[in-house]
Amino acid sequence: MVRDPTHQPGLPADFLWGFATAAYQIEGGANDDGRGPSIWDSFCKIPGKIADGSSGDVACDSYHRHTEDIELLKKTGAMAYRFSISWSRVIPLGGRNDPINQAGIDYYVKLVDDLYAAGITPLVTLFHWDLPDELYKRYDGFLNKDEFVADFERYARVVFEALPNVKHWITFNEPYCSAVLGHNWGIFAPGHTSDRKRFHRGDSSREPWIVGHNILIAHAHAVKLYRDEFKPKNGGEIAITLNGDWAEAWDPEDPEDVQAAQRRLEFWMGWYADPVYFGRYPTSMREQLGDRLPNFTPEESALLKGSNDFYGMNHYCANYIKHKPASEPFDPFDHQGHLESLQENKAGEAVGPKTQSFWLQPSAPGFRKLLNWISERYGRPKILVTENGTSILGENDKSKEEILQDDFRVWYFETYVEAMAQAVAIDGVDVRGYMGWSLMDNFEWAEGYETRFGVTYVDYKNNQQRFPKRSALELKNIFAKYIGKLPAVNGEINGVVDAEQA
Ligand code: GBH
Repeated sequence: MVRDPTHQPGLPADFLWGFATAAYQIEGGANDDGRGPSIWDSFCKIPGKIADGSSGDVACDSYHRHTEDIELLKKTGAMAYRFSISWSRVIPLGGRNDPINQAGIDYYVKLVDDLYAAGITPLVTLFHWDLPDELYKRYDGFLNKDEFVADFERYARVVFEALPNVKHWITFNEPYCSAVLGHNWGIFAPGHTSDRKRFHRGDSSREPWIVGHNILIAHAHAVKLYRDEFKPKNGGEIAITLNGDWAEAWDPEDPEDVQAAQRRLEFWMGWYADPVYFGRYPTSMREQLGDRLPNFTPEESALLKGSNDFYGMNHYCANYIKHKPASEPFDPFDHQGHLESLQENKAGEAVGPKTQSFWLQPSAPGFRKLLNWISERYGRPKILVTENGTSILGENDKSKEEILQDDFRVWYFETYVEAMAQAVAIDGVDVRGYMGWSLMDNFEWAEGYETRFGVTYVDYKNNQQRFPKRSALELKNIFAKYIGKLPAVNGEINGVVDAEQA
């Protein structure tokens, strides 16, 4: 479905772009105004879990500086801002019968109001990994389906009620990470793993699949709640955001590598997107995992099917995929589909340049390919790119002047936005918006503050001062090359929809 007959990259006139952040990574104010601890507050206290021994206690101090953040957004020309809500700031203990913290709600109400006043559209993520610690202590958090689903639904209700003007909702950010990094490798909170040297509890062969399953069901319940009780009066759209990097065959001549690359896409995205679009798990996962992969009841499956108003896509890089021999037994801890994920292909070529993140070597053509894969598999859904960005090798060791001249990040955005504009105009993929990760340097989870993803330099040693890097100001120019090359689509993702239109 070519939208530009001249085969030039382009984006619709009403394309929405901006930047993203997440609560625990930027807010700080960990003990302010009644916020309760999350599993990340606890995880950071365990020696050895965070590279630089840091935490999100202060982070970028955005809890006290949202006005500065909005000024920053205005400087960049951003049209939208994606942020997440800290569940334990709103309901400190987290549970459905636990008290609400009005001060926490007030913070987000003001943030949303001030964003609109500045002409910036808010996109709100309900959950970006920071589960209230009390829910983990009470019932093991994600592992307890009935409790977790009911508590998440009540939390979602409280937030939907408080923020009626928000029209773009994301239920969960990257459930893959809560499941695999949090319950298989144990490098993210709550740290569960079968590796007893790393943590005293966990079952890497089963827990990730239970966690993913329960998050999916919680997502489906929140979507139903929104559609039944809030969408009719507020308009607006809701979806889940999935991480996914492109998978290219290590040896394109080897059909087994080609199949393995496809399997890897199914194990990363299909794990969540197949239930959301089709109401069931991918066949490849069922074959490998058997009854370790939970089953949906018919009601759950029906609730999940069609539970995305758009596809929320986080995307960073690509990998080369090499199959493991079929004769080799499945590793019970494997979560990728019986294969090796590499950063070089058979010819010894690197997938892309190295960055500060061991897992991230950029390759923009992979973005175009993955957009096409999602579009084809799920019936050309509207796609909202909710994160895309890069760290830079050694950035943290450079002088402030050098950091501000982040040409590598500008190159990354240039090539990735172009690849997206090709997918839209030439391949006919329906992308409606794009959020760069991230508005500012922030707490990069297990890597602490050593890895920077921001388009804004945050000087942690000098009172969290913010200085826009070159990339902060360039993204606007990059988008100017493409936006308007295609006519507006007037979709609900762009701008504010009112109840009549919804
Ligand atoms: C995003 O995740 C997060 O949403 C965001 O909070 C974070 O700051 C940003 O990335 C930068 O890291 O499984 O071998 O690939 C990105 C997706 C998926 C990247 C899991 C790291 C772990 C290593 N993440 N991945 S691997």
